Amino acid sequence: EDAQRPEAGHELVVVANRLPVDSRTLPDGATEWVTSPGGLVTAMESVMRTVDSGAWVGWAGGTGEAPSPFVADGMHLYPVPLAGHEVERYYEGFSNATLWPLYHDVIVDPEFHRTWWDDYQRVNRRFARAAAEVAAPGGIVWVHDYQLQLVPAMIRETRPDARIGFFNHIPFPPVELFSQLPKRNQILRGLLGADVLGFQREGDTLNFVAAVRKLLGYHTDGQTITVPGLGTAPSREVQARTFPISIDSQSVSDLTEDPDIQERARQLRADMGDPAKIVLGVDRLDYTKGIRHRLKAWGELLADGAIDPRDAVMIQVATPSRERVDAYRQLRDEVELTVGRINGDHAPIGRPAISYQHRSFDRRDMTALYMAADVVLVTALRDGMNLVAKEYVASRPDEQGVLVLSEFAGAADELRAALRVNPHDIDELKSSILRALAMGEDEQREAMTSLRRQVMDHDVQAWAHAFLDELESVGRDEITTRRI
Ligand code: ADQ
Repeated sequence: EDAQRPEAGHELVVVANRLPVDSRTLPDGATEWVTSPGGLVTAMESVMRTVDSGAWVGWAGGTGEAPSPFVADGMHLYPVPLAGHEVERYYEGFSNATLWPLYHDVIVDPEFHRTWWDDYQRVNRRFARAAAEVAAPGGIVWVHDYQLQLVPAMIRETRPDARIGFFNHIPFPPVELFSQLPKRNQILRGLLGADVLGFQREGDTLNFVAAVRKLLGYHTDGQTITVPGLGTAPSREVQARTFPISIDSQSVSDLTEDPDIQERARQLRADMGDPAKIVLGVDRLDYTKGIRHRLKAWGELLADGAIDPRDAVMIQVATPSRERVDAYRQLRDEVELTVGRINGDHAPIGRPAISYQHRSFDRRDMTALYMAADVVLVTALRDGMNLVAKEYVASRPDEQGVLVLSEFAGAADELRAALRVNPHDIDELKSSILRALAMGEDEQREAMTSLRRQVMDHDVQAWAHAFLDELESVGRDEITTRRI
């Protein structure tokens, strides 16, 4: 066991709310850790291979004492413990009931409690300390996402030698909305502890820079922010930049050549009663994803008689998410009520008008779903990027299929050839769905070819390398200036 203990002093340290592993209890009661194959893990695997020693600091799930540091798939993992009340206040509370709705255009009302903020600070401090302890001198620390916005400045306090990056996976709101956040200036100062701040789309970067200028009064020049020094300390420059995240495009595309997955895709269509068209939605069950708008449009199309449920079937995969947060419980009830009503009103006996799946699927089944889908609906009301849109495109080397994409998803900036919609306009959504269903093979191929070029050329590995290149160049400049 001791041989598995990593040594401290890592050149690259990733800090994220969750570690990229899930625990599994073996028959003999022992715990085994299995890496969870998320996009961030894949991206990091690629950059971790370029350094001698990489580490990941994060929560292992569960409450109370954290497991000891361990090595999984060549990565050194440092678990950060969370107490039960911290999961409630730091994670479910301030992260997911205050920041999440506020950063997503206040689709639901953000809730705020001072006790949540206390725990957010305390837990951020714990993550920062853990990262500061394991980073090598002059090493790189890359902090991820809205749960850890205070961490960059907290690391800088004790480790001014480190090069610190932060990437925000969700939108950064316009200053008019961001200003509602109690403790907004502390959040900005926390983020500005980083040397490089990365955002998904240009609009997010501009929103952040505007917030710094208007709320803190700091000088900004384009996307370079000058953070004034305290007392005799010199001022520092912070770069805010746009790095649209992506997927492991090639490996998704490769899966479509697996005969077993191809067979699953065929079987799926047969199981649905061989409809002419399959329309698919895949989302975490989250109010930002526009699932209710999508169901409303589909229900109306059936009621209008514009769609015959024998010809076209919808599959909605909704992964369980944040089930202890009120807004998520309510959403689940509403979605399930609506699906039940639509099926009750329109489904032929023996098959659904909407096949609703409230669970997780593995990558292979997910690929089979994408391969079987004639149309994928991404109708987010606000989304940092939306990887489902990119996964669908990567899953279609046959250059068939239609992507209906909300203009409020970050992916809309890059995926210009998608069928673009404003999901708030139910009439527009309905006509876009009909248009997607009616699109001929040639038109589908033209759009899909262009979408694939974008997604295959810009994968998550390129994203991670671009971010780290920027961070390293900033570090080098500073060293050069100091030597002069
Ligand atoms: P999410 O809000 O989780 O991510 P998204 O980008 O769509 O949204 O990523 C979801 C991932 O989960 C996809 O890889 C998808 O395939 C997978 N998934 C969804 N349902 C699933 C199911 N039932 N079974 C298995 N897998 C499922 C946040 C931001 C996004 C941003 C990403 C990355 O909200 O805007 O794109 O981070 O930065």
